[in-house]
Amino acid sequence: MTTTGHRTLKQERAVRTRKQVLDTAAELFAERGYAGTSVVDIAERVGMTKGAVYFHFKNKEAMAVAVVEGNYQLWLDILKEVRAEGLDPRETILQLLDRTTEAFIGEPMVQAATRLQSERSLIGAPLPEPYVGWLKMLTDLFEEAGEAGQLKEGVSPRAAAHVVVASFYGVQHVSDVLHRRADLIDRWQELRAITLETVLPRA
Ligand code: LUB
Repeated sequence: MTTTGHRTLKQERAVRTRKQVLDTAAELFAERGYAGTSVVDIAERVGMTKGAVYFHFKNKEAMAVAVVEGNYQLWLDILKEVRAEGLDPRETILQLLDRTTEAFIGEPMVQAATRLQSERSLIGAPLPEPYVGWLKMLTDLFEEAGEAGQLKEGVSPRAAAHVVVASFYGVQHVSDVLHRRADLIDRWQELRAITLETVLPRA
């Protein structure tokens, strides 16, 4: 094998290992929170030495930042996937939030990032600013809905985005505290039926 080929394989392995470490950190942050998780816990669960973990991340703060950044990237990836389906703006918003609900239930990275953001004042590194990405994404989508005549008369896209971000956040939080998100699909269906159907009335 050539030296270059060898290096590429090594780099691929490093990328995979880094992802394993990050996924494990996400599981533990989601279960125990930031303060309740140590680098030793992460190393033990992923089956690596502490030194090997530190090769990929400078410290626990860096892992928290990477989990939260990974979570915001996931929302962009989901939006891209939904966009590729070429739905109208109303259906795009509903699909995006359906998939977001599923991610809150099935993705440790999402659960971890949400918990880390609520603990952000106790984390010794600045995390990306919460909510602003979602506010921007939904403001743009509600603007498109408005242009397509799908947004309720008199509702501004920015206001609709604020209402949806705040209520979606609230619904997932209450569901997490009371039922570890076991009822989140039902709670989202209610929010969808009561709020989304009002701002985006069916034609
Ligand atoms: C989302 C969380 C948890 C908003 O955008 C964010 O920062 C979010 C944590 O900060 O949910 C969901 C619409």
